[in-house]
Amino acid sequence: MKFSFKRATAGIAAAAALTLVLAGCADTSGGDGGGDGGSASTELSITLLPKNLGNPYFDASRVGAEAAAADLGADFEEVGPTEATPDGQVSYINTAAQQQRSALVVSANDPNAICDALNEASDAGVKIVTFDSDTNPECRDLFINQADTEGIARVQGDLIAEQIGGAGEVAILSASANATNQNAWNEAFEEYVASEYPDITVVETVYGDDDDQTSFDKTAALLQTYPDLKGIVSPTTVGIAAAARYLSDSDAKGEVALTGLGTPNQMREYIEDGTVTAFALWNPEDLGTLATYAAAALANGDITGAEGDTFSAGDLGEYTVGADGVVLLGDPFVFDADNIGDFDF
Ligand code: RAM
Repeated sequence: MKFSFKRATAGIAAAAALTLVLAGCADTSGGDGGGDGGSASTELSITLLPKNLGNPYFDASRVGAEAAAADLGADFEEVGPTEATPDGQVSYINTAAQQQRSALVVSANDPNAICDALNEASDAGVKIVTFDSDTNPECRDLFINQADTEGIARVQGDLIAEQIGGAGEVAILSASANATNQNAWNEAFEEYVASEYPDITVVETVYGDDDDQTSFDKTAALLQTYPDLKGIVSPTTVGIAAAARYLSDSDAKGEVALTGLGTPNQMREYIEDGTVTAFALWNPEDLGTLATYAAAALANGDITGAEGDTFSAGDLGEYTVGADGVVLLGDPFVFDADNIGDFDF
């Protein structure tokens, strides 16, 4: 079991000291033609491209990724759009290709729309690793998966069922409509609930676009549209935090249950004030770490991404590439009032 939270506290403290490199042009040591001589072309350079900047979930991934890059002696940068859209990601992919970065580690806002750009980057020699939210498998070398889809569906299904007594109307407040990860989790959630909890009805899935205000507004609209709503499941750290903020200040607090996937730091006050009783997540910092070691192993030629390839991910240990170029981090973890004080990310 590779699930570990042990470096979270130190990592978050380090995050406060980091400066985001927004322009994607701070360090071009990848060596494109007329570089500054020496060993530039053999230097390892890794670019991290989250769905969007300003999301504490991806800030935690950056901490893990940057620590791994430091351990590997790699040049590291994080770039990304402010809104979680595929168009916003394409220009950063193109820049990484032009700069001939060794590897690009990306959480995709759409499984198809960034594929052409990724394929061009790959043709330019950039190793492509998706993490958190995958593209079509043909568009990347590896996908670093945080947790198994069925496991995520199960934990969310069991949590909401427990919180609403196994019956009633439930809505999903998701991220963006094209997010590969949430769409897969939601489909599996609906299947799981239909088979395990037939008295629960999933009435609608709405999309907050991983934007705080949109998610807040969608929560308000759900409560108006469905007066009998018993619960909301939000499989996005942005959505669940915005929904909790709305509920905590409304008559629905304590009446409408809320669970899903959240970061402990964003959810702590809502656990403490009773708006939320339990939610789940993995360690996004470890996810960034694992993705970066995988990217380095590809770029160094230690692995090709074939099933059965193994590589070391520092303190996280040894990992093996599974079918379809997928590497699995571990299992989701449930946070509640009893344990949330132990976590800081
Ligand atoms: C948000 C993003 C991310 C997802 C988490 C759970 O931060 O949508 O992709 O994995 O929630």
